[in-house]
Amino acid sequence: MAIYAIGDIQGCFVQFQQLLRKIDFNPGKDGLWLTGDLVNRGPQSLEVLRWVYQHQDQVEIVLGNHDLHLLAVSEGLGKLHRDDTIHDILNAADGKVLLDWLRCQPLMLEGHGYAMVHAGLLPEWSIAKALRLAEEVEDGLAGPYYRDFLSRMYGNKPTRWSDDLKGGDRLRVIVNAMTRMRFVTRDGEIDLGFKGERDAAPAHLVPWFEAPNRRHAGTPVICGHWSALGVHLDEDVLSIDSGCLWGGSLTALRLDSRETVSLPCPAFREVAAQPAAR
Ligand SMILES: [Mn+2]
Repeated sequence: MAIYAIGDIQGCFVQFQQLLRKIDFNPGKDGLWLTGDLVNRGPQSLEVLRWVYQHQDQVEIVLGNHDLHLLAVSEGLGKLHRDDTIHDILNAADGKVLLDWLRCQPLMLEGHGYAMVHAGLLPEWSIAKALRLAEEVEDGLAGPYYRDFLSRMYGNKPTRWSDDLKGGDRLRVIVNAMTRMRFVTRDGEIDLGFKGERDAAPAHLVPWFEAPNRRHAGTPVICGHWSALGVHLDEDVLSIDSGCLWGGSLTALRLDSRETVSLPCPAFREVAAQPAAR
């Protein structure tokens, strides 16, 4: 039995299935963690969501920004973007069942000596604290007032964590860190403006996993979201979004050995045409 983590699929169902065959994934025996962003921008979001729903006993996921966007749009609380490819889910006969299931998925996981989150963690957060904060969002999303949560989710502010934050501001910082963040300032302020390669970043920004005094250091965090970073494996962070959608690859990480297997992918999206959309 093996547990694998696979990076952002974003509707690339064929490549997802090819990668499962390449790692000889056995659904009756092996476990699968997915870093989120199952859907959007790629060609077969509905097929990905159906497969994960059907294999939910073997698969654990964390929600990504595109998954949350899908939920908001499906409730009429988010605007459909020009390059969104989630219409097939919104129009599917089983769409409601799939969306209700997706809405009850976690923002963060811990197990097998790892934590997993779609984007990142703020330096003030220990793993235990981050799990509690993720639960606040999960309770909002799974509870009866989830439409209130989705209606207040969008926005880049506040940019900084404080234990005193309440209501929509508090939930937004948690969601933005865990599903959208790449860089922070050295004192831990979220910067959502720069989305490129780490070496091209302005001098005042550092990748979230290199911020000083990270209270979650010591537990390796598996994440996705940052395709321009590529596969980045070090002691404390295992970032595995290798840009399947953009003609990069789809990557699987075996948790016990930290071996990776990557499958080259055709480009469904032009990087140059949509730089801000990553
Ligand atoms: Mn993402």
